[in-house]
Amino acid sequence: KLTDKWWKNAVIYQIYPKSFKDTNGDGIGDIPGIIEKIPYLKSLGVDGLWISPLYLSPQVDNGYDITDYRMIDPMFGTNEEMYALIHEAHAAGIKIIMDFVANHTSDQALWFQESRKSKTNFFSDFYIWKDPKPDGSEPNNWGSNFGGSAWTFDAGRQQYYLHYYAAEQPDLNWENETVRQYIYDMMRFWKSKGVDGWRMDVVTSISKNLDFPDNDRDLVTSNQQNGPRMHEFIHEMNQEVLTPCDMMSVGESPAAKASDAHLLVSPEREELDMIFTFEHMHIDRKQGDINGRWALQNRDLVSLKRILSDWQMALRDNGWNALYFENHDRARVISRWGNDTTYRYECATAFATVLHGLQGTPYIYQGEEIGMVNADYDLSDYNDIELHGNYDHYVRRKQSISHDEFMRAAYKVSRDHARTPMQWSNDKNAGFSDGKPWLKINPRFSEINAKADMASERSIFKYYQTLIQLRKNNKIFLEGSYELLFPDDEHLFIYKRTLHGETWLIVANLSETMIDSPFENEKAEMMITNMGRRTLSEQLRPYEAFIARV
Ligand code: TEU
Ligand code: CA
Repeated sequence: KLTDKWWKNAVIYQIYPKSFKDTNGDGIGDIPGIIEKIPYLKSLGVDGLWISPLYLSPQVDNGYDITDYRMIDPMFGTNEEMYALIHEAHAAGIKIIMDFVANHTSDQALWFQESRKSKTNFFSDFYIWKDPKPDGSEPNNWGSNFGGSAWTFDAGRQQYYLHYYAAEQPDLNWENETVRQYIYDMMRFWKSKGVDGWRMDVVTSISKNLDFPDNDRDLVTSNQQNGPRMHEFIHEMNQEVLTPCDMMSVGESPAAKASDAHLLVSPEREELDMIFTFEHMHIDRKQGDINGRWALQNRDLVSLKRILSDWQMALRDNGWNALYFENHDRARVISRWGNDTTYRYECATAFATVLHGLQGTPYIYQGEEIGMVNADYDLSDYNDIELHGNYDHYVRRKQSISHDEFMRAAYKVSRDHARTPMQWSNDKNAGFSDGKPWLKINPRFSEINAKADMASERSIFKYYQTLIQLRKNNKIFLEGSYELLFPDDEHLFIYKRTLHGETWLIVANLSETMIDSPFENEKAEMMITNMGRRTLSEQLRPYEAFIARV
């Protein structure tokens, strides 16, 4: 049944707590700040919050390096404040999804501190340790996502440990059953505090290829996904925790394809409820380029449509889609795939229309609902370890990309564009904090902020409100079939949803040119439109979008 799961009808909002709302003037967003904004979130109409990590952490990777999974970092507040947030959110009818980072911990975690002490203690096998090659070098040529080798030598144990991300983020050894049981216990702990579900950080990396084969190319990350026991571990976690505790799950799955996604999300497999695909995020990346995610090309709309459509079809009767354009790892979609100067309102609403018209659970990333854009930063303004690690790797050491080219790519896709503090108003520090923000505020905040947006006749926030209510009130979004129209058109994204003989069209011109409408003057009722459109047949203006019942 489609209606038996709350998350199928839900719209989820992601909060990056460090940048959401600061209440004590230390320049860092905090839990009281989230509580303060519950009415804002409620009025937007969202049903759940996914909150990026708030646990005790040295913040090498902004909280994705966790020291203690059961303790809230004092920079965000106390455990009691977190429990209060869960309570207040529930009182407002909003669910809480926490971030589950169990591929790795911080190197400051007690487990790792003990593990590195010797080869024979209780924690020795909590992480992945390997002897050096006879010449003392790394066990193989695997690379870290943040640049350099995925192995770091530990002088105490005289061994290397594995880290797919920073050296300060050692990978856990899921082969060890005690590790798995400890993780399940941590999940039950948060269930007991009222948490409703989990977003699972790189959950498809938890099983390693224990042969540790070299990659064909040095220091790339091609080894990291879908290891041999991945499905087994995820199924076990489902049976131990997710199903008995009735917790929703959305896993991050960088390598999943539409064709194999069902292996993770088909209900009878009892693994996960949803996964975040990366496929559509790569429509502006040169595939196979040595500069990885910094090798960009123009976005390819035909591919975007094909990929999203493939996922719609593949999971229609065999799982459920998680729909997103932005998150804390992704740049602002208006700046990345649209035009954030001339057509900011139009792009924000057009991309929203296209995404929310699909079948699945939409995720809104903080600031997306007011049309926040990328920040024009110098190298030193960026904070992200991924950006600086990759700059060292590609620009300084390999010299495979020039400084200027790298900076151009960073302006398009750096993770920091999503992490700049939320712009609430045109007051000092965009109303985010009374103190100096931990990351530079986007210079365009006096023009782009929640207060100005809501006062505007062309409010992106209000458009989202309408869109969310439209979904809630019309089952066609939940259940209707999907068909892509004009798949090869390079400007228009048009699809139809059909239920019980009724058809709705979701239409967007994702280009900067006027386009003739492909529709004759057939009768249609406009359900939502970003430019006050009345008929199907008039020309489509740049980034015009609407949903119509025909
Ligand atoms: O990201 C995992 C991941 O796949 C990233 O390497 C992603 O490809 C990259 O950030 C895109 O630029 C998750 C978290 O979402 C991210 O914030 C963490 O840094 C990472 O895991 C390690 O925990
Ligand atoms: Ca604070």
